Amino acid sequence: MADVLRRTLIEAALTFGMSGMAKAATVTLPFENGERPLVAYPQKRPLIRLTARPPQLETPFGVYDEGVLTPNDAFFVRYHLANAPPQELDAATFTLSIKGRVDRPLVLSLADLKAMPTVDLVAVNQCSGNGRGFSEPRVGGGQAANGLMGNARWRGVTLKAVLARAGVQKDAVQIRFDGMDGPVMAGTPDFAKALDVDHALDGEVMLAWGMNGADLPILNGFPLRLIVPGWYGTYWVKHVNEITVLDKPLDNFWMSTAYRVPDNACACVPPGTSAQTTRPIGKYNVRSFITNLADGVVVEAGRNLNVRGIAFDGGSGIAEVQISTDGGVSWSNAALGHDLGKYSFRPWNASVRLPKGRRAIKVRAVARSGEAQPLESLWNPAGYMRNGVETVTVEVA
Ligand SMILES: Nc1nc2c(c(=O)[nH]1)N[C@H]1C(S)=C(S)[C@@H](COP(=O)(O)O)O[C@H]1N2
Ligand SMILES: [Mo]
Repeated sequence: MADVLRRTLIEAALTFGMSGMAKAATVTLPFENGERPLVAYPQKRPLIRLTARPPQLETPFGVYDEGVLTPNDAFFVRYHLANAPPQELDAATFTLSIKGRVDRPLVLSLADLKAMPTVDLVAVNQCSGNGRGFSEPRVGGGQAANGLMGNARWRGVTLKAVLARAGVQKDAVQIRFDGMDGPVMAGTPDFAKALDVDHALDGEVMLAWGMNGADLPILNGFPLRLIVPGWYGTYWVKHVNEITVLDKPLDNFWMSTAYRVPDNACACVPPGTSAQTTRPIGKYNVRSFITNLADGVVVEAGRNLNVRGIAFDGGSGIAEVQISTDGGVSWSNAALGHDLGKYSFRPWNASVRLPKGRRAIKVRAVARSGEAQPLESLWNPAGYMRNGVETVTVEVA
C-alpha cells in the first residue's frame, strides 16, 4: 500500500513538473479567454486545467449527468499555494495533532481515527467562485464555468467526537484547521481556515478519509480532509494535520481578507461597486442545473424531450424544481428523484414538448427554507455565490 502510494506520488511529481509536453486537447468555456487544456493528472481523468502550479482542475459539465455522485476521478481540484499538493503524503506515518485550548493535546494516527465510530454523509463540495467566469462585468480570480462543484459520499468521523477526546476548554471561540501544504515563499500566508466552535461541534462537520468508497484522491486531500456540509469549499481543508482550538477568532489573510462577501441579505452589490462591510462566506445558496442537454444541441421536433439535472442548497434540502420554456413567464414542476440527504445533489427530471426553432429552457429551484434562485445572477467583486437561473438553448428541428 505505502509503496503503491509512493509510486503514485513520484508519478504525480513528474506530471506536475511537466507542463505542455504533449499537445493537449482543449475545451473552450463559454466566455472570453475560455480556452483550456484538458489534462489527466494522477488518479484523474482528463479535466479542464485552469492553472498548473498549483493544479486547479475543473470538472467537464457533462460529468454531472453520469450520476448523482461525482466520480472521484472527475472531481474538481482547487489549491492556493504553488507547492500544493504536499509531496510527502504517507498514510502509515500521517498524524493529526490537536492542540490549543484543550485539556489533553492529542496526536492521532489514521488508524486511531479509523478505530472510532465511523459516519457516512453525502454532501456537495462547491468552490465559492463556481461560475465566476460568467460574471458581468468580469471579475478577477479563477475564470471557471460551473464545474467547481462535486457531490460525494464522505466517510470519516465527526469532528465533535475527535474534539471530545481532547476536551475543548470553556473559553474556546473558534477552531483552526491547517493542511500540509504551506507557502513556498516567505510572506505568502499559509492556508488555514477556522469555524466557530458551535459550528465545528455540531456533529455534522467531519474529518474524512473516504470518498465514494475509496481513499481520498491525493488531489482531493489524501489522507484526511475536513467536510463542512452546506458550506463553501474554502472551509474543507485538505491534507489536514493540525487542529488548534482558539480563544479568539482567527485573523489571517484567508479569513480576514479573502473569501468575504458583502454583508447583506443577497451578498451582492450593484455591478462595478464594492461593499461597505463584508463577512466571511458561509453556506451555499440554492442552485439548479440542466445536465443532459448542452447549449446549442439539436433535438427532434414533435416528441417529448426529457430534461434532467441536479439541484442543491446549503442544507435545508430541495423543495421544488421548476422548468420554463417561455423565458420565465410560466413554470411547471419537475419530478424530484432519489433523496440522498439534505446536503446532496437532488436529481430531478421533466418532459417538455417544444415547437421548432431555437428554444430556451430555464431551471429554477426552491429550497425547503423558502429560498429561490434569482432570475439573473447577482454580482459581487469576487464573483462568489453565483446562483442565477441557468438557461440551456436547444435547436428544435
Ligand atoms: N490544504 C488545502 N485545502 C484546501 C484548499 C487549499 O488550497 N489547501 N483550498 C480550499 C478550496 S478554496 C476549495 S474550493 C476546496 C476544493 O476541494 P477539492 O480540491 O477537493 O475539490 O478545497 C479547500 N481546501
Ligand atoms: Mo474555493
